[in-house]
Amino acid sequence: MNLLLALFMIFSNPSDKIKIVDPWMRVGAQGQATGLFFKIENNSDKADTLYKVEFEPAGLVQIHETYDAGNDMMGMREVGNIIIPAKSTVELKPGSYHVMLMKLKNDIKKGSVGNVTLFFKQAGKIMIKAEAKEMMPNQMKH
Ligand SMILES: [Cu+2]
Repeated sequence: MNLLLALFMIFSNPSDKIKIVDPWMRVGAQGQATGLFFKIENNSDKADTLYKVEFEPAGLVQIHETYDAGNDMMGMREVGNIIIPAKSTVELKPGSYHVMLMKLKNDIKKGSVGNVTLFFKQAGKIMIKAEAKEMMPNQMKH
């Protein structure tokens, strides 16, 4: 094992308690809002809480959930945070929990990569890169 790899393993270990899997965001237009999605794997034996998200090109970022508003309508509302129980995974996806990137300062174009910072109570700051994609065709029917 070379030294760089060894150093990488030392520095990457603490954040392995929280692992962010498959981050992506939906394409969006300037002035509009779009969604950011990923899975959060909590490998530690303590619950953790996602309480803040930063994304520079968005004037406002909120953590949302989608709920059944009755009469076949779906609504969205802000939740202060998302709790990830110990040894479990929470998935942010269309129609469920998601991060809402609002008041976009510029277009989010397909294939572009955004730098996002996630803040957890236990794991601290985690930086991720999320690629912009079109919505999956099979999710558009819902
Ligand atoms: Cu939303």
